[in-house]
Amino acid sequence: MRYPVSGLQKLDEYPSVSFSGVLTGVVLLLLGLMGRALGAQEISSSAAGQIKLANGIAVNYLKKELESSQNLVWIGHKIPDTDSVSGSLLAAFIYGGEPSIPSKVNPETRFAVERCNASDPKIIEDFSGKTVGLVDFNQSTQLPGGIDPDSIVAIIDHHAIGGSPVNIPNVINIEVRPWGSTATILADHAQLLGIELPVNLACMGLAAILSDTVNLTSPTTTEYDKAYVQNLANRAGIDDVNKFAENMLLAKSDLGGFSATDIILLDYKNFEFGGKKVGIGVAETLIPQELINRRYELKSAMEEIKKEKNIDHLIFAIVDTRENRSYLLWSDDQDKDVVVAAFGDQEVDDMVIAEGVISRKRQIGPAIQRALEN
Ligand SMILES: [Mn+2]
Repeated sequence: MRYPVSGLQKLDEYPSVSFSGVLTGVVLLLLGLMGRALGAQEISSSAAGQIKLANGIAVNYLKKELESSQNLVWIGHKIPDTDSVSGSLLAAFIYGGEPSIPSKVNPETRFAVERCNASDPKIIEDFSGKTVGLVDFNQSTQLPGGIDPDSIVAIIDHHAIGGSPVNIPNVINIEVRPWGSTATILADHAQLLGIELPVNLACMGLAAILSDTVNLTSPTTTEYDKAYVQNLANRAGIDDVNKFAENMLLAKSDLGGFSATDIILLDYKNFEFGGKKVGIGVAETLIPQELINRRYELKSAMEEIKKEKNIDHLIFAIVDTRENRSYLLWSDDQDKDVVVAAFGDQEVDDMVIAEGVISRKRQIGPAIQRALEN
């Protein structure tokens, strides 16, 4: 078995670390020496132990590298969400440095922080004299203002390195895995390093996985996410994971007090597709009708935001997480063309309804990217 985490035992091993014959002996010997040099755990006799050690070495290496980083801060994308906030908290705990956020947390994260008895990372806007670790993004369009790419020393993320990745002159450590959340990757790092997460951070990690994977239903969900949900819930003492997830979704759905502009920008990301600047906002909600009723107000807010941000396209998705579909909004004909090219032309009441579409990362973003690049 690869990890001492229930649910992970049956996973396939990484093909790149399955060896055979004489080569195995040589590789294992090298791994053994490296493992000792880096303080990794003693080699076990099973092949699975070697795989764990191989991964452990990569993470041990990252830890060693970051120990020498001066004034390290961890930060997520421009507009924080639960995974980027938890990511900065977990990374700072595991690797040292200060957790930070570029601006205040959203209502879902507020709920999670309170429920978990955690605290918000500090808002940092001045990065002079700091070295920076990025969590939960790699796009230059999502880089918080004031960060000099020269000062970036690591990226821990689960997004595609497409569009316009941050242009970093130095060679740095990058840990990108195609898992459901950054928190899953960091929980795994902690596990590999033998670091036990405090109860409140285990709880924040759990909240992040549940948020990013929509309680393990999003197509981005992997077996690792499922296993670490169990593992972190145990550590955090949360028995009813579904209820926790439901309460987060309810907190996220409570948008009655927000202006249309705030709603568009609450979970918003900039991209560059086919040379075009594209903004995609999403609102995951259990009560889509509330936002559908406000769609004309939302559309005129989108018109303003588009002008203000000077972007080529702006798409907003009301994501119905209960019924597993999205209602896509646009503010002008050019954007409507993009939505129709990406999702088909089944227009109803000035929206396009996309059945089975709930993930910006896996579905909405790539569909728009394809529409604009073709
Ligand atoms: Mn994420």
